[in-house]
Amino acid sequence: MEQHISASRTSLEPAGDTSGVSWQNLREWIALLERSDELQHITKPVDADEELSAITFMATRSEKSAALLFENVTGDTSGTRILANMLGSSKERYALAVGLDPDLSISEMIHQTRGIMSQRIPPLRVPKYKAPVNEIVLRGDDIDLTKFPTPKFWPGDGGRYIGTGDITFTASPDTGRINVGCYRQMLHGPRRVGLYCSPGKHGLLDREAWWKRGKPCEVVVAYGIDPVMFMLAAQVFGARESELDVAGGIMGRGIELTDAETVSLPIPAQAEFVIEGQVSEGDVMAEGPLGEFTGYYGRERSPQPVIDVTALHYRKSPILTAALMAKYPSCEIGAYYAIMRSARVLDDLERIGVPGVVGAYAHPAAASGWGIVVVSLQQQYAGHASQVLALTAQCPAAAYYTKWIIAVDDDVDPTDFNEVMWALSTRCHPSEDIDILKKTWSTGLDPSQFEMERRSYGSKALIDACKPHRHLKQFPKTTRLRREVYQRVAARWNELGFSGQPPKLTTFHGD
Ligand SMILES: Cc1cc2nc3c(=O)[nH]c(=O)nc-3n(C[C@H](O)[C@H](O)[C@H](O)COP(=O)(O)O)c2cc1C
Ligand SMILES: [Mn+2]
Repeated sequence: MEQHISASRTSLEPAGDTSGVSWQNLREWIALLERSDELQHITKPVDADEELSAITFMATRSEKSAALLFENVTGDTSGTRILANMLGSSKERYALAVGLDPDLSISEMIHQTRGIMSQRIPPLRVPKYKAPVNEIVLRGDDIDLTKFPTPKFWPGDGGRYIGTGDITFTASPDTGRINVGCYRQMLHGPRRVGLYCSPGKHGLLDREAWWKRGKPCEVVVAYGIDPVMFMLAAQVFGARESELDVAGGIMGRGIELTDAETVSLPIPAQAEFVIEGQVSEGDVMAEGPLGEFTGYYGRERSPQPVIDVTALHYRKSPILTAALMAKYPSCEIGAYYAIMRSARVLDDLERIGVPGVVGAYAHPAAASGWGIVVVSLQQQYAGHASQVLALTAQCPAAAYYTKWIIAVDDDVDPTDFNEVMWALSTRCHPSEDIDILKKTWSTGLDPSQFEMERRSYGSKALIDACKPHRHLKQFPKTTRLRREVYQRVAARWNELGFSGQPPKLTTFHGD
């Protein structure tokens, strides 16, 4: 049977190679944003205590907001700048970050993202003296992270969060694979940083594997990082795959790493601000809460492991990347995450080998793309939609959190919420078409379960909003225009008093 999986209904193969991106670090990317009119400088003094986040939240209530570079943080003597809303809900900034055309539709971006994420280029080692991050290097007692401006985002937050727009390296003691994850990090003191990893995340699995061997887990974290590394740190790859190789594939060249001072892990040479340290079993401090991507304070304050910081590297006047967690469209986990997650879901379904899948979309307004995945398919046999629903629900890219998995036919664009609502309202019969999966992978951040200890067990609704397969032939025809009438009207569009182009229609009566 023919097998095709794609985000786009026009081309069914993942896009081919790319030549990579034109920039090589955060500063060069910021310069590109500036040239593209996607950057707003904020030069007036702004307090890191709730004010920076308030400005970011208010500016991002519109989907079209620019990236915000805070250049004057009240009381700061280190010359640090803070970049917020780096990507946010902007598909255009996502495209600028990965070298795609910003004018592509979301579906086309998902399709092309599959292509650029399929390439692997391993990291490059550069000598320490060539690493911009080594402009300043401090060890031990010379380090005082409290001297750098660190945002407190929400009034109920349990502390200042130095790590939100971060990347965190850990290694597997079994395979040596370096994982790159983005995990929140609360500042406890000059050389003490809390590290919150949710169960099942690679950073947590690596940490526990070291502890099982009776050893502390080495950690390297960058708090000022370019968008490609930041985005990949939040994607799910296999336990043996390194996000570094995927980042290199997108950049079109290996990610530059250099030797650390105190740990055996490497550090990212082009980053702005990097710490090295270790996390020891039993060394915990009270962490959280943090106003999260769900739009709520996720979980109660609880003991979490602490990074004991042993070295600090930074560029002069470093630029820290701060990721506001909030309801869409103000969440930093926005357009990029929706696009990349959808591409990963399609990759997983293709790898499994299920036929007929056409597109997928993890809508960003659904708790940063974690709440809902819509998958579209060309129904080919009885049970096909149920199979696609179950596989989508539990594939590695979609399994975490996702509560609603909705299958639609291939005439419905999964990226268009209006069309999905239409399918749900006309093709789905709730008593027949909804199945529930229980005890699925979730997170302590989900407020819909009240007892904290139950929260890590989720549930999922599999919603078949395809035309019922057993009645496919008799299912009422969709109302569509006659092609010839459409063409006649389109030709007279401006004469009829409408400006611009007539709407593009691709399917017609009788198709
Ligand atoms: C800004 C941001 C903050 C995040 N915070 C956390 C966090 O505190 N803990 C966590 O487990 N995952 C967090 N995530 C999600 C993980 O980065 C994501 O699940 C990723 O897949 C983890 O990498 P891994 O699959 O290699 O474990 C965050 C993601 C982003 C983008
Ligand atoms: Mn990983």
